[in-house]
Amino acid sequence: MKHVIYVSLLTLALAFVLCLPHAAVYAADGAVISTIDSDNDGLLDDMERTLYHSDPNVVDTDGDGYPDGVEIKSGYSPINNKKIPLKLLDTDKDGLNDDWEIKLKSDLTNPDTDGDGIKDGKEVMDGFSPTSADKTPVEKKIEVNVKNFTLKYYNGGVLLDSILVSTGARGYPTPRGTFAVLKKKPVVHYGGPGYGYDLPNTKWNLLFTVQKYGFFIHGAYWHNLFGKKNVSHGCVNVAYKDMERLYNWAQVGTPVHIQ
Ligand SMILES: [Ca+2]
Ligand SMILES: [Ca+2]
Ligand SMILES: [Ca+2]
Ligand SMILES: [Ca+2]
Repeated sequence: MKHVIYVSLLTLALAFVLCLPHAAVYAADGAVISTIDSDNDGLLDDMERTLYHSDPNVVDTDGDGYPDGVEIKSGYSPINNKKIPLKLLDTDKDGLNDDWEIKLKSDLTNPDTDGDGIKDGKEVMDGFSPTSADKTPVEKKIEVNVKNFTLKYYNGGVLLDSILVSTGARGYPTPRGTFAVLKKKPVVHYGGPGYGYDLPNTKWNLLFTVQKYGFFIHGAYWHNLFGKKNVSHGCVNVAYKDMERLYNWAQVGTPVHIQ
């Protein structure tokens, strides 16, 4: 009997704890951060409502068999049941893909988050904030690490992407230091007669310094050694799949740090 009462009391206490309203948590600026994940899918209710636009009470909002939290973690949309990565999806067709909308905390269902009449995509490409009508330019920067074969780029301190590259081969060092994008060229013909290499119609070229000749960060379609081997004549080679969005985002004047 004693044992039954003990168990009942324990159950009651547990039920009480589970039903307790979750205590509010405050951010540094005093804003309330909810810690509730009602459907237990790994995404907080507030984030589901405001950032991901998934249903905070449904584990698998788009009904494709994958829980919302799993989709976000693996780079897929919890509100679109087609198997398209967030980086290729532009739900509100404003020129800013869903992965960047989430990173920059703009509204991926509203083409003009801050209501200033300019679409989110255009604001980010032009160097302004999509979430504030404030016209202070947002700082952009590109960082290349030759040894690690990586290129990272940041928008207002937010890491937009980290991609694998291939830089200068032995005897053709990529210049180190701090530069800036000097010119954007959609198509460049590298080499040609007398160069020993001929690479026409190369897309998405960012000129960052002119020494003996110009050095670019550019797309490369003739090899797949990104992240594996440095094979260029000094330029920073990027896979086409990664280069287009970097090119569109970069602006003349965007700092380029190479180490
Ligand atoms: Ca949730
Ligand atoms: Ca799903
Ligand atoms: Ca968008
Ligand atoms: Ca806007």
